[in-house]
Amino acid sequence: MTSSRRSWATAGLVTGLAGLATSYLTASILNVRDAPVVAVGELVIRITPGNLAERAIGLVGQWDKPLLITGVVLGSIVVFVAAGLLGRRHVWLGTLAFTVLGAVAVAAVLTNPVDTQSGLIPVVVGYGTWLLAFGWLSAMLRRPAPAGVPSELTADSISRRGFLLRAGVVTLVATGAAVGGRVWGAGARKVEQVRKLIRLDGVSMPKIPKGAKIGLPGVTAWQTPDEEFYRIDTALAVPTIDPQEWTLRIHGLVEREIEVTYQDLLDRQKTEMWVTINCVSNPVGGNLIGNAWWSGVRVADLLELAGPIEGADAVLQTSEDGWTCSTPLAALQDARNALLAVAMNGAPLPIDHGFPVRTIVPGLYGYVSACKWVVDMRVTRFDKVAAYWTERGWSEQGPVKLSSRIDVPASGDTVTAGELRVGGVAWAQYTGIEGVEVSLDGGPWVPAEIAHVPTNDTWVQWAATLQVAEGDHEIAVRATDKLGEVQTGEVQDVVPDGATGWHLVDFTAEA
Ligand SMILES: Nc1nc2c(c(=O)[nH]1)N[C@H]1C(S)=C(S)[C@@H](COP(=O)(O)O)O[C@H]1N2
Ligand SMILES: [Mo]
Repeated sequence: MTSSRRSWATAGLVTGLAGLATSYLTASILNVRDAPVVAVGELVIRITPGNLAERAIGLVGQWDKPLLITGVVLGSIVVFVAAGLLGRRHVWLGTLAFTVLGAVAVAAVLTNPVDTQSGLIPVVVGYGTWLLAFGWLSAMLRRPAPAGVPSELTADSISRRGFLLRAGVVTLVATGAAVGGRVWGAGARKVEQVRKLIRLDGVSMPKIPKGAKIGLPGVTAWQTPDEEFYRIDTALAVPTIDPQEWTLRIHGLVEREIEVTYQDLLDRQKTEMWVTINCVSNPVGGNLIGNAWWSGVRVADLLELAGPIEGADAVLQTSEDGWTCSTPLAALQDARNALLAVAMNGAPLPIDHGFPVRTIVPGLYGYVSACKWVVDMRVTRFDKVAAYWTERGWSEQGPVKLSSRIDVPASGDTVTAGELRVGGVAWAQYTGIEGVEVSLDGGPWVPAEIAHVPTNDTWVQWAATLQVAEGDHEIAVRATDKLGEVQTGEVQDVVPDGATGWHLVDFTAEA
């Protein structure tokens, strides 16, 4: 026997909403930037032709996002009902519909330039919920008529009662999950509210320095917008810290232990600068690198208050969530102006990037220096401590390596034969980039033009013009720093202290 269309539609709908609810709860707990629904909405934006999207946004103004989310939810509801009705034909058809929807969500998360992979966890939880709930509900709808009950009507009413009971249970669990998600997210929302209201004196947002842009389309933006800034941390649930409650303790091998409050930092003179930071696990050609305008208080000034004593050579930094890194004391005291940053790109640090306070040290990889949500600095000696990544086989010292990347063309591109503009970025923070060279098909190195940057602490955009004949080609790039070192072509993996080798890009030139 088969139950009514309405029951199957209900099964699909209840199942679908339950999965949305549990994925939302998971996203709240993990503080994933956005629940899967938002990721799918952003996928819709990405695959909508640019001018169409712009016109649509122009039409609805600031309501674009809420409307989009509503649209995705309504669209999903249609699919949920359809999945239920398909399930009436064959249960596997309904399951397939949920699987397709799950695959869309996975694609949305994976193709989102700013989502990290932890964004997949809510999708998996939601999909698991769909399978469980749909299996459980459909089992009741497909029950054969109980033996000895002659009338089909009676059989139907018995299974309908069981079905309604199960549908009620699933609805209840889903409601609980949705409410739980709201409650769990409240803490983060509160800190986000506080963050938005903070006024930072002495924090500015200058224009991009004159000459820093090479002007070649396709080369990565010189200033990285917050939303596109790579994010690396071990925190599944990002610390949400009320700045009123934040303190930094500086202790260990010092003359006097000190404690600094957020207000202390706000009251102090700000130092502001462009700094490019990058991750030691950035492979050659990778994009775990970003450039921002950072504002904060010099770590050196605070260390001076505490007074490090003879023999100290390291500072063990600890974050609110217990992550640690050991930083050379000298790099926190010298002229590079290591910062306790309170602002990124002219606004209080985004929560994901360390709100309320993080460390920024020009010239060192993030894993040995850029402690987000920093709460403790212990002045110590390298031979006395180990930190999170150094315990796991990464090198104790982590100066950034001279490196360069090709942004245009991209690997696999097809270009027009003849004159070809190529370009990208190069970096050697705290040392500075002197020049960049490119080589076509293993030929001689030819100098590229480089843009002008105001300090040595940022990446530098470069571009060059090549003559390319029809056919397949490969280009390579290498940089030279201001100490005269030429970027090595020797290939080394990211472990233990950063990748080396030249970035190579293959492309095809057509008439
Ligand atoms: N608290 C904390 N700070 C951290 C990390 C971390 O896991 N936890 N990762 C570090 C690493 S490896 C890098 S590369 C940078 C990345 O900073 P971002 O996420 O703001 O780009 O943060 C550093 N600071
Ligand atoms: Mo990193």
